[in-house]
Amino acid sequence: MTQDDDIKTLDTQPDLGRRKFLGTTALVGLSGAGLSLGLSACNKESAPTEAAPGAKGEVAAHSPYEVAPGKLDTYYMFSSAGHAGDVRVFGLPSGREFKRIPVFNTDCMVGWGITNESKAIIGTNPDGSVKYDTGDTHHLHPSYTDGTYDGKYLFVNDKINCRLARVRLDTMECDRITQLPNIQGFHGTFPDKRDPVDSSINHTTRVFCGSEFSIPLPNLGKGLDDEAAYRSLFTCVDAESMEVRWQVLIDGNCELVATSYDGKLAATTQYNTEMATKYEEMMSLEWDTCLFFNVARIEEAVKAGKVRYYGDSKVPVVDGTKAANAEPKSALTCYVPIPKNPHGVNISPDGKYYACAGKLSPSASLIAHELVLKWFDGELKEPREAVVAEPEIGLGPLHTAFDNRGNAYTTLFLDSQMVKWSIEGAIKAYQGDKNAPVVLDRLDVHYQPGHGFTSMGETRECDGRFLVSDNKFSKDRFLPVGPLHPETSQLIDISGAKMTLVHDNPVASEPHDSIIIRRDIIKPLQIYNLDDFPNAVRDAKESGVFRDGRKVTVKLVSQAPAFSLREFRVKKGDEVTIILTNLDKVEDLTHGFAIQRHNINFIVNPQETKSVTFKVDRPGIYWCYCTHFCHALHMEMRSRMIVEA
Ligand code: CUK
Ligand code: CUA
Ligand code: CA
Repeated sequence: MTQDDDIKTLDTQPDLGRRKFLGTTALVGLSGAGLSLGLSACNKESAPTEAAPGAKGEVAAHSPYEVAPGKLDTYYMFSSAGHAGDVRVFGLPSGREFKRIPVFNTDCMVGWGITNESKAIIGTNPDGSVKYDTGDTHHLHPSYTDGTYDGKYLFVNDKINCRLARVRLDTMECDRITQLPNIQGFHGTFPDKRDPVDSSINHTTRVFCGSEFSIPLPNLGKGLDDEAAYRSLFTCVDAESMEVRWQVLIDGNCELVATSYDGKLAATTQYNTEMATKYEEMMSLEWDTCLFFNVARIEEAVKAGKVRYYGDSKVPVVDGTKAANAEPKSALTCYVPIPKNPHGVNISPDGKYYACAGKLSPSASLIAHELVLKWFDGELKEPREAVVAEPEIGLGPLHTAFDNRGNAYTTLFLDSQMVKWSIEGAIKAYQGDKNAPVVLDRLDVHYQPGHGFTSMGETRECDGRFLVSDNKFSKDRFLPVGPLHPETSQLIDISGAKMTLVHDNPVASEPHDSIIIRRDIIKPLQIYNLDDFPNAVRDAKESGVFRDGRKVTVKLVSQAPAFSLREFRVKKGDEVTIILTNLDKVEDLTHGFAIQRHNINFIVNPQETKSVTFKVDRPGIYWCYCTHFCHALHMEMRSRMIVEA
């Protein structure tokens, strides 16, 4: 039942014949002995049968959720990896991990942070050294068209160094990273779902970013002890250019961020309306807020020049503080009071309600989108009147997900539970109907869930099939692997009246948020276009060593199973740039390039070009070799760097 019939076309041919696919070019001129040496794992007949009691070496009974060997998953799941700094790609319902996309971390598997191209994206100091090589990714959301994912980009935050990264969904590689000025603790992030100013533009043009930690503005060493003056800014980044468009000065801080389906509002929960700098004081008030931004009005104010600047930042900042926005009809912001120290905010797929999870309060607050707009129109007395329900759901509510049948699923951190509740029931109960069904089901999860998220749940195409609970503690669920445990990602079937736990998957620490995307939306590239690389070495004949004073450029290509240069000569003291193009056009035929004792290690995918620059100051010979198993003659795929005295 989980093998979606309507997207069966993607269930590609397990029998396509990998022999054929590698055979076309990679095996030209290679003997049968080489084939068995390098490719035995691809030989279908050699599949292990030991653990298989069924006929023909297949397991007899199948779970309806099982993704059988050779079958493809129905969904992609993308996860932020927390302080590992990367983004992970999984398949659902299997839970199999496919890939890690390095973003803010250095990654020697692909050479992220090592190649010149990746260093240019990460950002380098004038001396060429990497400015930051660590990050903390908490929230990731794809770009939208018409209220659903368009498969173009994924945006992800770095809480440590306050950067927003963009990942291309066709290559599943990071292509831009932007530094946000004058903030600390960049946490919540969400792209808009359509342009709020130009209604003819029905896709993402902005990405909103919240700052959790307040600082003196500007943070240049003055006013360090004037804690009352510490401030947070809410930031808008252009989704295409990735330039920072504007910021909003606010009261309080920003936690999670959500956006409306009509593009009009962005929202952020605030747990520190106390504007405290010390732990205890952040919990001193009984009420905090969910803060709403009127995007069109903010952009008008920016246009009208009602802005200020902090430090040497060129980013215009508008005033979104409470005092400056008391008059609803001209207000840029609306502060809606909700119980103390809330955490997540998520909008329902019908676009009507924002669900704020209480965290310190055992409740969720449901805020109606229409009513917040009414407040901005001057038709509501108090912002609090936009709250239409506040059900008690359990202890430690953190994040809410939705199905397409009017139900919400909130993670309860302290109760270690997923709670399913009815939106309509909660609204009726709030209006005084004592018989209205609110909590419909509870499921124990293992243990202490952070984010919960449903299949397509952050889009208009929410399908109500699966819910994943990303749990912060795994304790006894898996074989122990030392003091650091993996987290548990639990797949839950929500298609029926009761939630059903399907399976546990260990996930390496420490994902926070994830999203589940139908696989037909993602259109991954298999082979790069050579023309996308201005420095491509287009032919083996272009290979060679090109000297310009002490700067030496070495151009070479890889074509299984050889590099075009068997050796290359440079001199002690040279600054060497190696440009490597992978001319192989075969899907999945990646080569690697590493140089002994020079800290160089990167890969080139089919038709891709990458470069590295480094100093050579030790005469000798240094073997370069292909690191990525590509061919039966992979071991022999080498070159020799000769450094002359
Ligand atoms: S936060 Cu981690 S569980 Cu950074 Cu999304 Cu709530
Ligand atoms: Cu080329 Cu391994
Ligand atoms: Ca508080």
